[in-house]
Amino acid sequence: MNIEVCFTPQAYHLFHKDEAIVVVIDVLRATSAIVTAFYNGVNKMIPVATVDEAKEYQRNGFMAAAERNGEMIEGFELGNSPFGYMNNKVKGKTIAISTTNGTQAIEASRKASKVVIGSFLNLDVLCEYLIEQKKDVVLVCAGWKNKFNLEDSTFAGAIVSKLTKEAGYETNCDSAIASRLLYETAKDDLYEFLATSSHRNRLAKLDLERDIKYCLTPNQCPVIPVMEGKYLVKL
Ligand code: 3SL
Repeated sequence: MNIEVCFTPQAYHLFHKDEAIVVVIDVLRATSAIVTAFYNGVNKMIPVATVDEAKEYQRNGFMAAAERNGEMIEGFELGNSPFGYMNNKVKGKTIAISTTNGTQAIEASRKASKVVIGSFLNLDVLCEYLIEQKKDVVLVCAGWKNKFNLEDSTFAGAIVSKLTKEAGYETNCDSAIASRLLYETAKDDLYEFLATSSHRNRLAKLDLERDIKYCLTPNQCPVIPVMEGKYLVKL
């Protein structure tokens, strides 16, 4: 089995393989928020690319979440903070969600035969699942507005590291090798490793340090969201 890393959603067409499983990654914070939502009892989510689409779902009676540039958009019940999903109000609900990069990465991966959601919060269960499937894996990093980012590629490296060391996965993909090197350097202190990264600083300016620390703490939410048609559901 082979594993590759796509650093930005825009490059996904270069990595697409009909049978491969895609893992969409937006550690800060969209995929961390989604994993947290399912762990806290959300029934389904509908990831959409635009705020207008999220608004339309809201008009039709759905709960809806929208974020741009780190901030919750006025008029929505929820933004992109994982802490917003840790309460009884979301239990059993179907929530439409649109975020700056995370839901764009999901959108870009739609041609994949299987799309699952990854974050440090579900790292171990996700790796166990991928190993069981015995299929090629493509890790799609959301990045920032189609540019590379450090936190998503570092997390991709955590998966590459586990699957190559523990399950015989192979790679000749330089972005996978680079990601693994990032993770090997960062793993003892992810928070410190990201100290100068653009998005950690962007979120810190918005007073979201608590979100960053939470999103970088592995294995707090052992659930795997998976795309089924237009919905994300719990595997
Ligand atoms: O880019 C996204 O989808 C978001 O995760 C960005 S933020 O963390 O909400 O700023």
